[in-house]
Amino acid sequence: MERTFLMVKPDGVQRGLIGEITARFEKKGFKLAGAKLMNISEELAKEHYGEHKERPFFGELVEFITSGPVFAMVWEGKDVIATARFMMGKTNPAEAAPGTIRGDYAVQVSNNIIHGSDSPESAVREIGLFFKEEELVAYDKSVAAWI
Ligand code: DGI
Repeated sequence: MERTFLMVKPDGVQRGLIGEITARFEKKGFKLAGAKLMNISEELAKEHYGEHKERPFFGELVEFITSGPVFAMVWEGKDVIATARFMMGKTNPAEAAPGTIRGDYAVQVSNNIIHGSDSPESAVREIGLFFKEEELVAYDKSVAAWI
């Protein structure tokens, strides 16, 4: 089954949105495999956002993601990577459709509430950066056949 890495960013945690965001993925029918509230070190932030290191906003991005705790999660399900991105909405909340997480809860790109892996390769990489294999829980849900 496909897995993705999702993270409520420091703005989402501060604004009390962990429950709202988690509920959307639960209600959709995806399965939570692991979750933790944590602080991101500068080293982990730079590694996680490595693809953006030449961008002018890289320093700001690292500063923001290390500015307070994040809620890191691994979710499982059919096509969960692409579907979660769709549920998150566009990177810039001003362009994110109403009904998406960023469309409903965010205003500006620097504070866009949630991160989600954008490909199978980045999902594997990001899950590995944030979770040890033993922190992920394998279990069955009896409703699976209905989803
Ligand atoms: O995968 P996404 O988070 O949707 O977007 P991304 O991988 O292109 O960019 C990663 C994050 O970097 C994004 O969620 C918010 C931040 N970002 C992107 N463009 C800008 C930006 N931050 C600032 N301050 N300015 C930008 O232009």
